[in-house]
Amino acid sequence: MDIRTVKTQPFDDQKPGTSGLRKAVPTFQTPNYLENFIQSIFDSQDNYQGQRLVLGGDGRYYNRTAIQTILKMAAANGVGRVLVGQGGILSTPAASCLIRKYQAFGGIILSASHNPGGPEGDFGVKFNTRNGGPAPADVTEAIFAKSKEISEYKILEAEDINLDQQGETKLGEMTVEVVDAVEAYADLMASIFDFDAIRNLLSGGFRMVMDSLHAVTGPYAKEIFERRLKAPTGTVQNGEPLEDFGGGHPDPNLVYARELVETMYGDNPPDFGAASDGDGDRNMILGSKFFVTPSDSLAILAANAQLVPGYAKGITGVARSMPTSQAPDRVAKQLGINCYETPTGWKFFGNLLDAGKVTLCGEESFGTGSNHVREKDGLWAVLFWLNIIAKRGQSVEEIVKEHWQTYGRTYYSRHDYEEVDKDSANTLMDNLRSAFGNLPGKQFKGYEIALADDFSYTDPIDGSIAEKQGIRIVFKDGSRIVFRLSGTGTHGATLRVYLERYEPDSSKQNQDPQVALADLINIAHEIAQIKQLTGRDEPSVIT
Ligand code: G16
Repeated sequence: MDIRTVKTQPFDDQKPGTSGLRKAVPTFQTPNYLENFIQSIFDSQDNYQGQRLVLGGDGRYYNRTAIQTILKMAAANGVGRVLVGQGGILSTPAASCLIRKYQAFGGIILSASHNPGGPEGDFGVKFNTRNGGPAPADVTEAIFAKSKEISEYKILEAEDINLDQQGETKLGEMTVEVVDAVEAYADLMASIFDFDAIRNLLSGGFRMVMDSLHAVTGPYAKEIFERRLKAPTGTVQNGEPLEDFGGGHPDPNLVYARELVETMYGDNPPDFGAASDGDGDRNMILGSKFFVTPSDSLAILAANAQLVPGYAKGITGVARSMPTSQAPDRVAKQLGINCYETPTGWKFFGNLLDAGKVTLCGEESFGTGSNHVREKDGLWAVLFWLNIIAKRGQSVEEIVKEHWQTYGRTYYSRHDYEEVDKDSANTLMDNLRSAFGNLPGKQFKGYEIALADDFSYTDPIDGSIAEKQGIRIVFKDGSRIVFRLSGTGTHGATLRVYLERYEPDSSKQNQDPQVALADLINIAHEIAQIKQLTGRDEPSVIT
């Protein structure tokens, strides 16, 4: 066995962001860049020698190359066995499922999520720990610390292995097992949801479209919807994972999932439409000419969880990220369970899920999930909705509107200002922080500010503290404006402005959210001086 030790120099930009290390493909192609980060992952871990590792990615450009490198590095670093998805494919939730099922010490998932792919697009590396979830802050900090002092990495001299053929191969002393990427995950879904009820729905004239946006969920969606649930062939559109996602932006929102949106808002639309993102953890839910806000989706899943066999015994609690609307809080209150408010980033849900404090979690950024894995899960959310529809016999719009009548409607929108100048974005945030002291008590268009702060979170399980997690302006009536800089962008800075207002009166629940939130939008501009500091009149994406 020929293990090579290669001398290297540290890179100073390998700090993982909200969800792993994301950079443009050419950055990852810089000699030693990927290798340094992978070696830093191994160097930050204890006692993994001889154990299992899960490996796969969303199929984007550079996925296969990176997998071959990581396999040889894993062999050189003493990993016992690597389970790799066939063709190098594993959705993020499927990887989480495999880590848990096979008690791996962790998983390396290759994805830049919803960011575009291709030779000039983005690539990313995420490390998940034993519980199947994204590495928590102490682990990502340890990886970053190793990346700053690395001086060599280890790699096995060997031929590439065939990723397309299921079965076992030896790479030095390590075993590589190419596994079916879909089966274990599809079995898990079948164990949670009422597949008979969904099959009846889909064979009874109900029409659905699942848009995989040429990203990772295609094979999963075809197996689950078309084979197991007998939906007609063609129900899954754009179901072939492509290295550049067909030139698209694999982000399931109203802007980037344009083809689906045109179908769902066109003539004679299907009853149900859904999309997922690059690595399959995000979801968007649409009814005929109707969009479900992700925050509402979490609230509705929580309110209807008893209709799903896997949650029929009840849910222990829910959690949402801070900028997610307070719609789930109102459901939790009615159910008599806790609703936890965490910083943005799925990793913050891990401890709550492991401790059994919550069953369902969600984020405004089109992420919803539960304790079945430790990642958000796009197809799981789609199945949850289908299960509810099958049991209630109502349309998506009827279910949502009935929910608003019961709990009130939380008008919600997120405005993104993408690729703005980093320094200007930091100045905007710093200016807001300096204004905290003066803001409470001030009136803007009839809204009085009750609280202005920078969100800080103390994990109730391990006591770890996360500070500076987003600026909250909370008004006396409970309305909120939140300002955050994204931790997932790769060009300049992305300013996110989250807006929310509660409307209990059912006669006023049918406005366009941009109209219902117009005053708050103007207040956000006034307080943060968005135009003056970023030069932008309008957001680049509104969700
Ligand atoms: C990631 C994280 C999510 C987060 C989202 C947006 O999602 O896993 O927890 O809400 O990014 O983060 P930011 O606002 O910092 O850009 P994904 O789907 O990209 O992995």
